[in-house]
Amino acid sequence: MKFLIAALLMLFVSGNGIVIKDQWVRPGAEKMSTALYFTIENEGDETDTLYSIDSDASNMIQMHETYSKDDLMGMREIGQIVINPGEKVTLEPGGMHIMVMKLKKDLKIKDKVAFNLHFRKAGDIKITAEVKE
Ligand SMILES: [Cu+2]
Repeated sequence: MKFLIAALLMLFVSGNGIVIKDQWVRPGAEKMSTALYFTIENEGDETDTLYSIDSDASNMIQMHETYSKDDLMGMREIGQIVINPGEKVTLEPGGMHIMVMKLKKDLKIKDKVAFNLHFRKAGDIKITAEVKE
């Protein structure tokens, strides 16, 4: 049974050459923000674009990048993430991340959170991220 579930999960994370792996989300408190991270690999032969994300955990999810200017670190919204064929894009602390704002409930270590990633070509890719630090 476990193998069957693993096989089904694999189907959900791969669509049209886009593979999502190593997903995890930081803990967060209700009404506050947290961040989701993962790696996107484009194993197909067309450029694809991640343009939005939704989840039952939040109605306000944005893609962010981290920047530094005059010794100050900040983050700002990017409208989309483009992945060229053969490219791998890693979202990680201190870099790009998915900002999950106004959480509807607390996210605690080991909780599982479902997200639906919307790609222009690959369509919807559903992932489940575990809460970790
Ligand atoms: Cu952010």
